[in-house]
Amino acid sequence: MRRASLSQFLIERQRSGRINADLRLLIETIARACKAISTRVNKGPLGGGHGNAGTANVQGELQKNLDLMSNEILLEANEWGGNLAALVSEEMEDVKPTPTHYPRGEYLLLFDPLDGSSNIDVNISVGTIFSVLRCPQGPDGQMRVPDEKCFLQPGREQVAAGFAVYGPTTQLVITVGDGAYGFTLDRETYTFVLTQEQIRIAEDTAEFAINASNMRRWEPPVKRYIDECLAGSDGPRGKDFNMRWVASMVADVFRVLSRGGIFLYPRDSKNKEGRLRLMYEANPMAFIVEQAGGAATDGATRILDIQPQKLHQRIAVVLGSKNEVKRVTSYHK
Ligand code: AFP
Repeated sequence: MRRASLSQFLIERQRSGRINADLRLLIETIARACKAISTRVNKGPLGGGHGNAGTANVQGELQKNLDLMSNEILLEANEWGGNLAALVSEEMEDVKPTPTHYPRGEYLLLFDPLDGSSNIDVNISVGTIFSVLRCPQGPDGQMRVPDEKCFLQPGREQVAAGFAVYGPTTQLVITVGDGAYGFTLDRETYTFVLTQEQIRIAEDTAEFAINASNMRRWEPPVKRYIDECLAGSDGPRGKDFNMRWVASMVADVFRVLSRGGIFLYPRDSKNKEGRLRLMYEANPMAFIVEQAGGAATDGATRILDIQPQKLHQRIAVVLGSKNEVKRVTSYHK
């Protein structure tokens, strides 16, 4: 059976009017950058990506060489295409407008170039997460000069989102608002091939993902939910649960998309706002999870409805199988 390529998938959506040529080019450019990052990741210590760069990012987190390499790959790939007004990266404090010697487009790109950095040196899956918004127009109908305020749009305004997982295979999951689709990198032809059509997350699950070492810090609703999962068939849930925690959001979310589950990174007494970033982790993943029939909240509020206040703000995340997310929400009420 011949499988569609990413290019064919995007051309079909351009032909149907779902996306325009600029958005198609943007997604293809990001996919190409993800292939280059995948090659670097797969070289491991032989590619110079391991180890610390000796610098810290805006979050004050130590940057790995591969964080900086991945960021550079995405910056270079996206500066000359003419479809971006500006971009934001987890690894850079400020908005980066498209250089004036290149044409500016209507889209805003946000990304975490390498999610799961703590897993790089120990050969556990890492990934790239991206989100696409439209650049607001000024009163004269012209595009505004892209500044932080242009980016502070709720996640429901996203026109596209996706993530790559650099694991045993390299996977790319994307949505342009008409479902969530999974592509596998065919290393012989070096093309992304459609392998998960219209992903659907099971509405129920018996698998949860959380960093249990934070248990003493959780708020009561989260503590109650996890305790009930741990009580299993002897407790109120009447069934046993399994637990997974990769500590790379891309890997945990890919598993939830593929076989159901609930992923939680809640607020706690240490991470008072939560740990994950709203603009380029929670929002794109929430868009994809909802497109796959799942749900995504901060524990109580739909993530895609949250009005951002700061570019790099953190947020609590509860996402995955709809009925489990609903249960956590009911415990927060
Ligand atoms: P790093 O990129 O700093 O490793 O953080 C990864 C992440 O943002 C997300 O991908 C994981 O789900 C989460 O943090 C893991 O956090 P813990 O290390 O506290 O479990």
